[in-house]
Amino acid sequence: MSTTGHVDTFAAENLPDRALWPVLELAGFEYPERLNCADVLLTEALARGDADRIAIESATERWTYGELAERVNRWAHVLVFDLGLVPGNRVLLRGPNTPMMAAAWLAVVKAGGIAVATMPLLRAKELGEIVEKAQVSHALCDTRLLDELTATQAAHPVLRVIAPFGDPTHPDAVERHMAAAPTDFVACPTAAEDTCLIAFTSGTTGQPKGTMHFHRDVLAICDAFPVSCLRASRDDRFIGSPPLAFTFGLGGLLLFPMRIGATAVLIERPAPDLLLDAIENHGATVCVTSPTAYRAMAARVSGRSLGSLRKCVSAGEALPAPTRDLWRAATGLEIIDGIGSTELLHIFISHTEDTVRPGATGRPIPGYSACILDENGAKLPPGQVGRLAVRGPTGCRYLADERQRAYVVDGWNLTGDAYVEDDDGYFHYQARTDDLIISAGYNIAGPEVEVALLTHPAVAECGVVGVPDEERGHVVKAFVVLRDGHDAGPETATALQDFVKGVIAPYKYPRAIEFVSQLPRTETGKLQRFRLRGG
Ligand code: 3UK
Repeated sequence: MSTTGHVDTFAAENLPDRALWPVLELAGFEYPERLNCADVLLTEALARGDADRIAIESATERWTYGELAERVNRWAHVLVFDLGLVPGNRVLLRGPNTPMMAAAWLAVVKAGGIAVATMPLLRAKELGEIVEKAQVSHALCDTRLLDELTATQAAHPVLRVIAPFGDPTHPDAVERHMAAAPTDFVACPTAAEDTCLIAFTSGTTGQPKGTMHFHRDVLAICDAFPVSCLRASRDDRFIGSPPLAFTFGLGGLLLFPMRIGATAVLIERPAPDLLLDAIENHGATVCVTSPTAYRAMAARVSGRSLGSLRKCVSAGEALPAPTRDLWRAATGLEIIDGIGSTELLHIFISHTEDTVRPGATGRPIPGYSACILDENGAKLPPGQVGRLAVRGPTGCRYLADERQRAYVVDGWNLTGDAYVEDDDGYFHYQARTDDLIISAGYNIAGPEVEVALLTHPAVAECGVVGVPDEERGHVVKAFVVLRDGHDAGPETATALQDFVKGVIAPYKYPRAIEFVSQLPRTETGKLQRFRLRGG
């Protein structure tokens, strides 16, 4: 292993034991031993002659690659010389998706810091858990979100420095220091295997888990899914909803466009109507969002001109085939579905528009392998439901966490998903392994019942879980959001139940139906099933 560029060795000391790492398949993903991924992304853009091309734009900003590089350098300078950042320090980032937030991420990494980006909705208590776990010394925070972070600092003095950005009129704004800083900055000579980011999982229960990723991992995800499945070009304009703190958003909305000299369009509030407005206003060509957002947007496209759009990526949750159909009917576009995870950093099973198989997530993307394991870790043949196991150029390394032993078994990453492989090597999502419903001895996957319900014209959204039942152990219960104009009464419930019995095996039909006005979701767009179960 090459010598580290870190002075603060916290990350190296808190990596899991090498024996507990997943097997890494690095063929085709070889990088120099000394590597600073932020520097590579910026320097290569300038070397390609992209200095005058637009790197990032928002409702109010428009930065070329040349301007972005300058701002990152100024910011890195402030971090090191004004704020005392030492290579290897953990730096918390907090803010909505803005050009300054993106520049902050790049500056931290270029200066050899470790970026710990956090979801904008987190409160002081949750931020405190992250600050303690990652021993965060510095935070860069959008001025609009300062309050919760200041409260965190009061309880966690390990967080020494909070630097506000976004509003240059704020007396302590980073922008004021940046104005006086030089426009060049020599990147910290980090090693390919130095940690450059710690991403906390969007897990809904239990202590948050920090996943550690190296400089090389960042380039590996840029050279995997975008090359084999997305196949975007330098003239593309990427837009979407996931926060940059969610690695789905970090890759899809910042790293992937930068790797090819394309444009990242960042929007702060990603509600479906606003995302549609922004696609029109910015002439976006690549959209990155969740299945629910595609479903909500499909109902609102009429009268709009979305002609610029040419590629659509969905991840975070399974894409129900009826949602794929609605979006195709509304826009003519075939969604590219992909499963990724915070542990593996980005997407590892997916497909192109030409190799789509509705109902399947796709096949392992080049560089990754996947298989289905039974309870004892033995490989299952096609057609049998089991636990998804994956390996490739990236993989799970939890920060000081015993749960490493549960996610990585025999070198495979176990994502916690139940999948089945078909005879052509396509992987079909069933459910999260702990979400499979066992009712009167039958194994029922909630998402399959959801797909059936979603084909009914009255259903806008739905979530299906098992609820305890004396007689059957559990029964299937559906929470349904109706489309406007449908009556939330017993007649509609019976109609939906009969409908499901006609679409899938009758024993899977929801014995209970509850109409709700919205479903509980995480900031990453995932349905919170534990809340539907009453947890
Ligand atoms: C589920 C999917 C079916 C699945 C993520 C793309 O979602 C991401 O990371 P998380 O750590 O969650 C991982 C879990 O989410 N999932 C994600 N995508 C799909 N299930 N089909 C899909 N297409 O349970 C997985 O184990 O929040 C997604 C890129 C980066 C990411 N971090």
